[in-house]
Amino acid sequence: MKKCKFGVFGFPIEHSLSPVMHTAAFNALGMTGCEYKAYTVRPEELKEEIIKAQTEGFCGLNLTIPLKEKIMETDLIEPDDFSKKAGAVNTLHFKDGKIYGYNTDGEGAFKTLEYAGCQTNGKKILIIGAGGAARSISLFFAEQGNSLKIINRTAEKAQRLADEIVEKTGNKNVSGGGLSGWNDFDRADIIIQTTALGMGELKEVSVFDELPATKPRTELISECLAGKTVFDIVYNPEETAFLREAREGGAKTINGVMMLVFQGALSFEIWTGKKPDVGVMKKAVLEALKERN
Ligand code: SKM
Repeated sequence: MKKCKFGVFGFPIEHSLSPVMHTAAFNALGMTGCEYKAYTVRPEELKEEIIKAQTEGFCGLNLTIPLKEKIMETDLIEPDDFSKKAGAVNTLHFKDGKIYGYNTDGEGAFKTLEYAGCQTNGKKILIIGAGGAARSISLFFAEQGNSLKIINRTAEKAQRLADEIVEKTGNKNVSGGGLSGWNDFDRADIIIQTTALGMGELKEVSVFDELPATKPRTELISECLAGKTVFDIVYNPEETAFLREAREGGAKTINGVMMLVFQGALSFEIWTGKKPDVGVMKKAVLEALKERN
């Protein structure tokens, strides 16, 4: 693969760090003829833009919000089993006149925990949120046999997602509910925050704001979370209000930087058959974050 085009489609897309991250990975492997750029693509333009990319000889694309689910409405791609079950694709591979679809978000979350030294085997996982990211992550861990509780402000949405995951994986230890109390945090070994809380206008908002305060919040946090792993998939800011409180309460915290890196590294491997240097990718993301903030 001497020269090839790659990119990420999304709407909006300006915030994406995938271009700097993948460019660094290509350069480190001496694949300087490969380019990776961000493209603004509205949902209604997705089909024609993918056909255009295929015609222009693209090798691979990432899809981000809100296109991962949108692509499933088209007949353009052949999704693998996991992305079909997830109902979302974040990686397209153009090969032999076909377009294959994959979803690397769930495995990206798994690898992030593994990288941080957190063993997930047999652990009880609490997932906060019931949107697209929660769907891929829950599906991945349900398939690994983990026991999961999915909680969301709208309890019915979490319940629906949990029911769907039970049906698709046969793992009956998956349940859903509202953000109703501290027990869910107390019972879990690992907590994964998958919503946009803590980002942009929601910068100061923490999941803990939604829970009943029966005594000082700092006490509740350390009682329920000390020594546990708390992972927030948000990477900008590098520490959300939720993650800060969890860290101050004695939890081991992980932000979303490595999640971006690992989902991207998995895409990279699908496209090129080569393992990129995740250290190089991480460095590129951290430098870009510093520049932007
Ligand atoms: O799933 C990933 C996607 O592959 C790339 C991305 C980005 O560039 O911000 C974010 C996630 O949706």
